[in-house]
Amino acid sequence: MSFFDKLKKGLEKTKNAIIKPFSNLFKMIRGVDEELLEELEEILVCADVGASTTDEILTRLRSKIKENKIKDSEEVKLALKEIMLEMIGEGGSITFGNGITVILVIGVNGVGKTTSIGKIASALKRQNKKVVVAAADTFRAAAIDQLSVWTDRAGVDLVKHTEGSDPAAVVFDAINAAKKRNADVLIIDTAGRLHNKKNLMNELAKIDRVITRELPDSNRETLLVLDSTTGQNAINQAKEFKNAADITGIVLTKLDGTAKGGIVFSIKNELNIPVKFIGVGEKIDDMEKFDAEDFVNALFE
Ligand SMILES: Nc1nc2c(ncn2[C@@H]2O[C@H](COP(=O)(O)OP(=O)(O)O)[C@@H](O)[C@H]2O)c(=O)[nH]1
Ligand SMILES: [Mg+2]
Repeated sequence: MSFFDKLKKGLEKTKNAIIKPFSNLFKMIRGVDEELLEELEEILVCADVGASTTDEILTRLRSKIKENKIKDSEEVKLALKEIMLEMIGEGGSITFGNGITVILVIGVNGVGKTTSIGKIASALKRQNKKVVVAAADTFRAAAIDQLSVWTDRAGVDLVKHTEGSDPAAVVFDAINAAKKRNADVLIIDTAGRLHNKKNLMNELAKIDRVITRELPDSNRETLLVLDSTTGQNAINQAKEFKNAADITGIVLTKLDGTAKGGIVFSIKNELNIPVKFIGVGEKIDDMEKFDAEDFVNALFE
């Protein structure tokens, strides 16, 4: 199955929450009027598009309807599609330069950091990049084992210490290993427990200092992983992490089987951080670079 087909399949529930009710609406309401827009507003809010983002979409839709003198339901649908596309904007991708690119992966527990690292490492390996992964989530032994299963699957190197060791020390060793092995990419898995937020943020700051000191000229990426099934909650997590880290991209996981795919629109609108990867399943090839056009097409098709 192509990734687009997987995406389409994964987004089915989101589609059922947004596009289907919207299409049904047109069957009941003849003209393009305020009632229609109000119904649309309700649909979008229910699909976790978020209140302020929904407002923005409707404002743009109203002016498009006026500007283009839209009277026809298909045209409204097309206008909505256009607005959604504008709203998500460009996806982003990882930029590689000379030397090692360091990808720090952060996010709360359970969002899919380790799984996403496995998928991304595998994709990079297939692009002939030499990848080293650092097991800097040292909180539980199981976390290190889980990462090791993924790096084996992906066929990339893992640098790990034992449970409970200092994450920054793991990063230090991983940087040296990456240098020695002439790696292109170093991906760092981190712990993400929010119950001691201050410790977590201190830990991330410490890791950051080690990277800055040991690899001052490296390309840096900080990817925040968000679980789309948590809807607007994920937006709040992002706001907190934004205060602690210079996030360069978002990895949006578990889009398969959730009706909350509308969160993509609020991420762009409320956080203004590009979505770089999306996950649509638990397997190694269930992740792909985010493509706004594919995403919107998958929703409307
Ligand atoms: N359905 C689905 N499950 C996912 C996806 N990404 C991760 N998971 C699952 O989410 C759970 C937590 O993932 P994990 O990588 O351990 O999260 P971490 O705590 O952030 O490292 C695991 O059971 C994964 O299989 C995805 O895109 N789709
Ligand atoms: Mg993990």
